[in-house]
Amino acid sequence: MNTSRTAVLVKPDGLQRGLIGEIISRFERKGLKLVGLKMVNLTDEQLSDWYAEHKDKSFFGELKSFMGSMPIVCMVWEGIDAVPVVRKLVGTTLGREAEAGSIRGDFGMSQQFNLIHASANGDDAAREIKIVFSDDELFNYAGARECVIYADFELAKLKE
Ligand code: 3AN
Repeated sequence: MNTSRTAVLVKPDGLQRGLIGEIISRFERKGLKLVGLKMVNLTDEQLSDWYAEHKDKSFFGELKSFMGSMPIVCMVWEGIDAVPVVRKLVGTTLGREAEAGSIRGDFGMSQQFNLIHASANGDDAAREIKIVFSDDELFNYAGARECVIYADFELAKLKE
């Protein structure tokens, strides 16, 4: 399972709170590479696909209507083990309990208004990226900082 690319959504509350720059900056400073970025209104169909695992939950309708109420900022970040690395930077679901230092831990108090979504595993990442991005909206480019972020043996792993 390839976990080198992961999908991130900044939710309506993150947009309204003015946290787009802060969130992008945290991922950049960590050493992750931005390979896709767009602002969209997600359709009901896209949200049903995105949250398919929650379709039987009581909050499914409310979650979709919240996520569809405003534009969402969608990103794809790349790096070794990007999926678990980004999950750790995002923090656990409930903002009140999320670890200090994580995005939700530093900025959130809520379960639903938890600012950001990050793919849970490699399969979800592949599925979620496809819901929002076409192949020509994702970029392969040499990162100028990679030689100081990774050792040579790690760079080889990234290119596998
Ligand atoms: P995470 O985003 O941390 O992977 P999930 O997959 O358990 O969390 O939940 C997906 C989204 O559903 C959450 N980000 C949150 O916005 C919403 N959610 C989860 N649990 C609840 C709940 N009990 N009530 C309302 N919304 C919820």
